Amino acid sequence: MLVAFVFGLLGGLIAQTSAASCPAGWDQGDFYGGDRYCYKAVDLTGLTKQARQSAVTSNYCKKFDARAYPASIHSRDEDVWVRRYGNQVGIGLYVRQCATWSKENYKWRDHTPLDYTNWWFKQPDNNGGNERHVVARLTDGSGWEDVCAGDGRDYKKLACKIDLEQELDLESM
Ligand SMILES: [Ca+2]
Repeated sequence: MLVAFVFGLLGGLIAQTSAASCPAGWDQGDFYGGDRYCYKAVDLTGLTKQARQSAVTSNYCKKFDARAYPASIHSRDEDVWVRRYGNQVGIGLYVRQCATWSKENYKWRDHTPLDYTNWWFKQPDNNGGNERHVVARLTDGSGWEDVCAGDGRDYKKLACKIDLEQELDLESM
């Protein structure tokens, strides 16, 4: 009886401390020594121009999971992982509208440090003066390109990411 109770208690403790798993339809990625991150590329091509622009400039990922943000990328492995979702996939790198555009002013929407970049040839170039958002491209060697939110035509998908171990409570974007 006592043994059964102890094992029952242990089982409960193990269940509580084991890693959470990703919601259905999200891919669990194993980076930085753990499997705490979930990824999903949501389609933007079916949206109207206005809805696509809004998806690019706000946290559209929240629509799919309250914990999700446009994906931040912190290593070559994670970069390759996100780029397997295809060409013209939006990531969570941006220059806030109130900030002066500069390469140094790019930030991740989930507030994680900018410790890895993979800019495409001659990017970011702020072509036209209002390129504050970033897509990952697979053409011509692959890499990241800064683009204008505009009508969102540079975007086919948006890569979303959940950190299962962190309850993010950032200001709305
Ligand atoms: Ca550009």
